[in-house]
Amino acid sequence: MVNTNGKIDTTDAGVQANVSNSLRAGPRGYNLLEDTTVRKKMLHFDRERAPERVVHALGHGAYGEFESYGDWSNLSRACWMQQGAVSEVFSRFSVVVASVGGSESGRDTHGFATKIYSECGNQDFVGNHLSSFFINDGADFPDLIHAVKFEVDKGFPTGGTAHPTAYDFFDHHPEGAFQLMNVLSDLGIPRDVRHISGAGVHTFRFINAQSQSTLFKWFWLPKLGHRSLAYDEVTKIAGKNNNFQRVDLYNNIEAGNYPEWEFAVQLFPDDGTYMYKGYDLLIPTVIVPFEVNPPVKLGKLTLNRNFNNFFAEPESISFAPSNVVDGVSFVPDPLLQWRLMSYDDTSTHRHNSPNGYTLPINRPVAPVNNNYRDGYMQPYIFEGNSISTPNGIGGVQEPGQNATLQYAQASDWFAQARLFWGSLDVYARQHTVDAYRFELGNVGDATVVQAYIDNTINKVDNCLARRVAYGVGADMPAIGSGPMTNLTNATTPYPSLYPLNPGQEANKSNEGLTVAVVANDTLFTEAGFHAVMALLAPQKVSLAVVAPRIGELQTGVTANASYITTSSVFYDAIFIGSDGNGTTGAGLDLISMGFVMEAYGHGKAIGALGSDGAATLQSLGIANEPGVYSGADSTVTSDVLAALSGPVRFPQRFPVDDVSAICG
Ligand code: HDE
Repeated sequence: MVNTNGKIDTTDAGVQANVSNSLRAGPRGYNLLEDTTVRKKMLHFDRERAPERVVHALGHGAYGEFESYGDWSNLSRACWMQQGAVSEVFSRFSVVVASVGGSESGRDTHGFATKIYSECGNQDFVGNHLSSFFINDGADFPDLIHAVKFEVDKGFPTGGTAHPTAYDFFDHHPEGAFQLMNVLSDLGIPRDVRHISGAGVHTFRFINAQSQSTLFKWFWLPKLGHRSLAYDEVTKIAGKNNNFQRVDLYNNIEAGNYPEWEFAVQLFPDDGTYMYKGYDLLIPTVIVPFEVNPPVKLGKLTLNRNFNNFFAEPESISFAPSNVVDGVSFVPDPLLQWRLMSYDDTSTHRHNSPNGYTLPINRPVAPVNNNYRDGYMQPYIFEGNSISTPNGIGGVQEPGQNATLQYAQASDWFAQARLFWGSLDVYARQHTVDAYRFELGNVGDATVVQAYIDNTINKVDNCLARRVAYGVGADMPAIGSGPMTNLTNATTPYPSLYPLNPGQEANKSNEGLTVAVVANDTLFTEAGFHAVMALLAPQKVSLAVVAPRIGELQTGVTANASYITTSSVFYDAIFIGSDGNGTTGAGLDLISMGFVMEAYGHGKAIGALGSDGAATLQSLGIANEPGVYSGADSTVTSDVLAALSGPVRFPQRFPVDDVSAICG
């Protein structure tokens, strides 16, 4: 770490210099070529970016630690898995499609990459927030990314897949039907990164001290559970604060609300077939449901420290799935195999050097001793002349012999997507139908749209295909021309596929959520403030007091946000203040009503405080709806907090298709 606080400005050569005034030929003269110091300042500025990542460019992260829950030496000899092992980590969260400067809240697959700086070297877990993928062969990856990024002849749309090249790609890659449906469900629009899973997607291999191999798939399971947004909120958040996710993580870490994930693995015997109960472990578009193989929890990740410098830390970190320590290895999955070369290659390109591993954020805590020398920006001066291994003249010595292991298709790509569809309840289905309609409704090429509906969606589920087609003005596939999913949420064999369903994660923690109270010069008294805070604070829920202006109101309460600076989409629930007079909701002007009703439209809990509450709700026309509460301040606050723990949102408020009319 370098701290320049209070130090005298110098050139790179360590000479004290003034670099805030150009050297000019007199007070109104030309700049002089001799001004080498400011020229260097400009030259450095001109080069102070590394190329952004081709994918996952938009990201941020934090430090923390990984703690092993026990002694897992039966599975692996990896040092970070041994009894009591605690290692420092850095995790970077990202989105695939958007570029730097885009919105983090867009519908996308979110990256979740973690580097464990263990005593036996860096162990990287470079995963996504969804357990499956779009393709099975790395050879298709450049095409996938080209297809989902903006159209090359137009330069738009940036940061989204609702366009022809994307759906033409999806049409030709039915193996991605399940993954795309995951992205188009509410899982594709998480609230923030504290409420997402991480998943390795591929199968990997543990090797223990006896050189026995066990296959595994890894997951980070969020202790806070999963939370998502409504799509309309996502589009508004994108316009109002495209850093919503990194702000959430940053502020929560600063507040001491350290997010935690459990490291969980599904274990599979290695009998050489790479098959498990009919599931092909070499195919990353295929998942093994948790009900079929329950994950075992091996440790815990806690993020507890923000970075100091965006460029030097989250931007310069280089992750690579090939960074594994002794005890962790690979399988012949052709997607993984290409990843094993691509990330180091990208790092070499981004840092313009093979020496990127020497940057502070990439440097292992384990010692690095090898014969790699020279190259751009080699920071070390190596002593001695020995440059080869093995050697007899005192250079790097070979390690003891480690055993090396040697490194065997499903084709109904729609079955898993059908199970996923079957695991959604009526509202989650509607959101997913709406997402398909949004995407295909914006594709603008009727042939591509019809092809995707007929070739993929109708093979997943006929009713889904008819609903999507109905909404985008395409031809509805004939009734019965595709399979019909009769599963309901109550009977789905794999509820774990959709953790957002109510009941899946009952009583979630509310830690780090933010609620707003609508206030003005008469609404929301100090007594109300204390009553509400007494219940919010213990649950680590913060309160924004939103009024027409920021500052102290006539009630004595201080407003910290105004309708100009904020928006209902930033809050998890809304309270309406009370003046304690028992009067009606006349105190709400049009703007504050709009604020409340927008939140209502997004399915959020609404609590009208005090003796005015019931009348206020009556005047808004939402008095007897689920998720809407009135009464004594503390009762209303408890009701809202209980709602936030689950069901979280009240999706009954969203319009739902007349399914029997569309599907027969
Ligand atoms: Fe990546 N991927 N990827 N990827 N990926 C990159 O590496 C690549 C894949 C993932 O926060 C790049 O350093 C290929 C699957 C994350 O820095 C690049 C293939 C999964 C991140 C690259 C895949 C991922 C990346 C761009 C198919 C989920 C961000 C910059 C063979 C398991 C890491 C970089 C961070 C980044 C290549 C497929 C996750 C270009 C060739 C599957 C989370 O090297």
